[in-house]
Amino acid sequence: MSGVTLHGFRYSVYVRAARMALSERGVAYRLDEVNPFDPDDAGRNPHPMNRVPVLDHGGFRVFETSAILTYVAMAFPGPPLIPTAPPARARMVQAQGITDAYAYWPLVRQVYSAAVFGPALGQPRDEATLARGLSAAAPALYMLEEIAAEGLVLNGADLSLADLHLAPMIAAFTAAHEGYRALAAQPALHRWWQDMVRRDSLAATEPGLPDKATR
Ligand SMILES: N[C@@H](CCC(=O)N[C@@H](CS)C(=O)NCC(=O)O)C(=O)O
Repeated sequence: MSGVTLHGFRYSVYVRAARMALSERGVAYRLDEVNPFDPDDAGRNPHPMNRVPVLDHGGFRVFETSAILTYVAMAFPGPPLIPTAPPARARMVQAQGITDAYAYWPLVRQVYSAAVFGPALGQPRDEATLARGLSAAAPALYMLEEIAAEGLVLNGADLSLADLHLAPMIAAFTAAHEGYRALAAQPALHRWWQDMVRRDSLAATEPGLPDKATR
């Protein structure tokens, strides 16, 4: 056993990114289920801002998904997940930044929540939030399309932290058919996604959907 614990909520896209990295590295870990949206869990979340994920390994604790992905890539052996050439490294970090700053909210918290996650919990589809999310998603998808088209990262061949950071958000977004249509309109990003869906680490971390009795 590797002595790795990941604290997190199974439906979190950020937790899934960390799980994908651990899966790509073949690292066994314990998932300590902490739901940041459940007030009953707040006292036991090690994250100072009550977010997830948090990773513990042999007495070292790290939070913020970019930092967790970097740590997993460097602490455990396997193919390089961090390019060394300056342009590719910069693009990887840029894509991760775009993913956090401009993609997460519209893709996940608006489109996925309004059209998929909320309805799975028995809530009506929230058409207004869905429309706002699709509109806000457009520039984020376009920025990522340019990076995928350039091909230094998000190229379907040289897996990097950018792929692991972004893939769970695209998985959530495309679970809504409106999201899938928006992705399909970006040819390079769509090609990248067709490669990503074949990865074992994506299948191994599929969280499914909650049922109405979960909450
Ligand atoms: N900057 C954080 C963001 C993590 C994050 O926002 N996680 C979401 C779950 S997907 C969360 O904990 N949300 C709780 C909340 O918004 O209160 C990271 O990179 O890990």
